[in-house]
Amino acid sequence: MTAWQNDEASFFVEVAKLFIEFDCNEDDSIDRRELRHFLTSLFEMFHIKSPINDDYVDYVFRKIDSNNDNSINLVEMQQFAKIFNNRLVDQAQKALDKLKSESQDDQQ
Ligand SMILES: [Ca+2]
Ligand SMILES: [Ca+2]
Repeated sequence: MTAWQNDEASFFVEVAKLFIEFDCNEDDSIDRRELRHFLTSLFEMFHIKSPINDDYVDYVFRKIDSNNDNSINLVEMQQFAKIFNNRLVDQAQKALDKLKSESQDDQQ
């Protein structure tokens, strides 16, 4: 269990800090260039070794930009980060469950 799971408010605060950090031109929105930096850091944080190319950045950008105004605001980023975080937690939990059931099989 991470602190993020226990406290949604502090998770959103962390995302807001990242948002401010990566909003280099301080226009309260994230453009594709800024998103690339954001994704690079996010992937490093979660030890994800996928390559980040222009197509991927564009794909993620359109996914996060839920109102299709061609910019990412803080709320959109927080919603995306929440889904992203939940999915990672699910995957980690499934992997743990798999390990547990395999070790139980060994004992039988
Ligand atoms: Ca910006
Ligand atoms: Ca938007």
